Amino acid sequence: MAIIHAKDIGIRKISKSQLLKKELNSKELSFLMEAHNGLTAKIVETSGFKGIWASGLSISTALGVRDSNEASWTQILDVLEFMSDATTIPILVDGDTGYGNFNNFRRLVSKLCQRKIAGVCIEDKQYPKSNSFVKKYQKLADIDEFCGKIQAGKDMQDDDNFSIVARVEALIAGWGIGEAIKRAEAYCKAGADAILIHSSKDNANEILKFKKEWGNKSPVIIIPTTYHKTPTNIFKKAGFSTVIWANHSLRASIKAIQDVTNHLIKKESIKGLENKISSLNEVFELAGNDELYEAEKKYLLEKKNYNAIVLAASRGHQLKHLTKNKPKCMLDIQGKPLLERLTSTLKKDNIGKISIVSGYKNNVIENNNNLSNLNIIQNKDHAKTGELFSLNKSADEIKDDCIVTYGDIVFRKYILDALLSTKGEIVIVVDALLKNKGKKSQKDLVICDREFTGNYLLESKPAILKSVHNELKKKITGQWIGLLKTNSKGSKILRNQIHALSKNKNFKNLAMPDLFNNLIKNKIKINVLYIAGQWLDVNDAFDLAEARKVSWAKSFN
Ligand code: SPV
Ligand code: MG
Repeated sequence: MAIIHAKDIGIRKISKSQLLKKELNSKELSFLMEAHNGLTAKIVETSGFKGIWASGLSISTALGVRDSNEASWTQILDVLEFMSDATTIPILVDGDTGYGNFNNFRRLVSKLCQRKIAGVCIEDKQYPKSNSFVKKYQKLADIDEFCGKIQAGKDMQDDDNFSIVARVEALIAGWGIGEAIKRAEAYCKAGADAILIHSSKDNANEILKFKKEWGNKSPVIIIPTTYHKTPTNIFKKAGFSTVIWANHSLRASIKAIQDVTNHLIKKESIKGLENKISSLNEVFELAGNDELYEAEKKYLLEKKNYNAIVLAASRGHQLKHLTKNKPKCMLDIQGKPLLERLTSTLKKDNIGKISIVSGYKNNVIENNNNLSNLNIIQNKDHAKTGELFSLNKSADEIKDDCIVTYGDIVFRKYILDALLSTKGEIVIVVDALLKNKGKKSQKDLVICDREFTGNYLLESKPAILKSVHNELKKKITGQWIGLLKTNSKGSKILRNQIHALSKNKNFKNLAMPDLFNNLIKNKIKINVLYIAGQWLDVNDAFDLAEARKVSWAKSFN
């Protein structure tokens, strides 16, 4: 069940108090089911009951105190607020004796109306009350004093449809039907909307007698706790307004909790009781989690949860003996492997699930405590295959919003921030400053539809990728740094393109530029986010020496 919004109740155009009034006055027998907190109130509503009895006995017991006004009225009010917020059906509150005199009671009425409680029932006993079933001798309230209380409550209610039910305890106190009728008459005259006639007998004789004598002067409510054996049909025929199941949620929960705790302390395992307890999904459903997910989608648009795929399968042959025992992504940069620096940058930026495609010396990654909990996917053919083959291994992870990155790069976090906020189905990060300008041949050189302006304000509109090369051509406008982003549509496009390429004979030799060039050939637009430096990759000993420079490494993750 979802959270209850004021507008949802408004749509119904009938208030909770109107609903209760309707139930009290209907010719059919109505039922109120006990609840004592937000959870039980929700359960009562989802079971189909049309109203809730907020029992004083149950709320007190659930709070760990006795039903003797030990919990203060404001503590009870707090519980009622949770119950009312969690439900759309009306609540009739057990207001005990009204928590004092007329003045205390009218303040209670005003606070109940503020919390959209539909009605309150007060009993004609003295404060502090005791439960009707625990003491033989019950001190009844003075009739006039109780009538004044009812009047004060009716005068105070902000909501015209709020009900005040007068509970007659004359039968409980053993004063007889005559006294009960006399009191009921006085209370109705004082403004009570209904009478609750209570009895602690194990048969329904006295309440049936009362009803016969009372006739239809007001709706009459009963609580068949002790005379539960009487068939409900008899109450229907007698013309009662409402039956209250006054304490059955509480009693059911005590038994269920005792059963499971006794089982757990004895068996030290839940085995055998799994089906007797609610599943976590049922818990989340009752809590209304679905509504929160929907609301997050609506109100937290920018907080997307990205997947990330890190391509980290290759050895890095140019690094020779340095990568004899570990892949190049695990080379130490100022006390931390490169891959650890990269993944901690990703973790800082809302990346929900990180998958690493490992290969060469996979065990070095798996044995690293900061990496082993990530989703490690092995490319066992790493020695004979290229980047696309590795990416294809993680094809299932190219979904929703997704980051794909080489495992041997580090970059300042603002680059990732900028990438995440750049719009487009597929966006790649391109460094406009070529690293090794002198070298004729190098990896991932790109030609875009325009050059980097050098002015970040003018860069708000992304450039478009035209092609990717490994040769320094005239029109080269930068170098792909090994970092890209897709949205859910882009992820699908990427997956499909990789799948199509995987049918090629030479698939195992293909690299990321082949993917980009094929996408472009198929008229897929690839957006480019230009940057100027502030990242590094490690391809050879020279790169490694650069990366290990203290000033560099310290300012990265
Ligand atoms: C309650 O539920 O707290 C009641 C009903 O007052 S009874 O306990 O039956 O008196
Ligand atoms: Mg009570």
